[in-house]
Amino acid sequence: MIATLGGGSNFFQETSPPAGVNLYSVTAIAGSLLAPSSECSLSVPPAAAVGLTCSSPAEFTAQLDWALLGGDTAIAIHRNGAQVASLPGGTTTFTDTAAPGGIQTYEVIIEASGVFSDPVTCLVNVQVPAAPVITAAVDFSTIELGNTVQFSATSDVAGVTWSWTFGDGETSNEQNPQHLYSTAGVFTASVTATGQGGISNLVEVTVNVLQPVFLRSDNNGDGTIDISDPIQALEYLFGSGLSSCESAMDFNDDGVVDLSDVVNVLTFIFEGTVTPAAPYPACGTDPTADALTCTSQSTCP
Ligand SMILES: [Ca+2]
Ligand SMILES: [Ca+2]
Repeated sequence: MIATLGGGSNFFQETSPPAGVNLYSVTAIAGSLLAPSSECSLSVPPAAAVGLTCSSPAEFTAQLDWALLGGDTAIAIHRNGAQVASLPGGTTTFTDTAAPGGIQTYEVIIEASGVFSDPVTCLVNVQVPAAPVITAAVDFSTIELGNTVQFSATSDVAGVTWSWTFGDGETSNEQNPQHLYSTAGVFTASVTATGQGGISNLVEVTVNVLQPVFLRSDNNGDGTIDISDPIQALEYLFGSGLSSCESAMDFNDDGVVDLSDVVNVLTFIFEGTVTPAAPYPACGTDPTADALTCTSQSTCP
């Protein structure tokens, strides 16, 4: 019982009723007799949080602090309209360690037994890490066709994902990829890294892929075509299988080194009725693309 009024009273006013759902009953009394009670209920919202402040003390972290005026049984925290925490009554601080980066809107809503206060709002610009800063390099900026190039990259932060393009339509997601260019030319490879703080600067490295220079049928690369050259080809075909310039041994430039090339060199040397395909009689590059490999001959300019 909160009040006893004089007979004939027909109103009652309670100042500062407790927050929550309050159930009131009124009972008329005559001497020792009690009339049946009349009841009504009243939802009283709790006082809203006061002095709310928001800050971002670290990356992806928001810090909220407020004060309470009492009557609270629980406290709800909303971020951008969605509840992210339900705290026990009496709590006056909250740290959101999973906050998205950038501007976020927080609301603090006080609850008293199922009745809610007006929300109190604050905005905070949540810190994000800086984008990675990277460097890139290639082991040889000038290389002959058929040789693999080794690329490498570094980042000032760990845990990034890499994206290389090699300038010939090929790509890689390795940090330190190897690449084999299939044609000669000047290629600009580029790389970026993506981390928590976004995408890095773009770094470019240029690779000049050269066609090897050789003299057709100078199989051993000594600058002259003589009997030692078909012997070199026979050793390649039936012995080691190794050659620093397979292209030179392909007399007719059909993309295959076989016995007919050996016979042709012998015919050229002893009868002169056939002539090696270009590059001949001067050093030069292979006019046709094929799978044969070659390193430039040292006797060629
Ligand atoms: Ca030779
Ligand atoms: Ca051939």
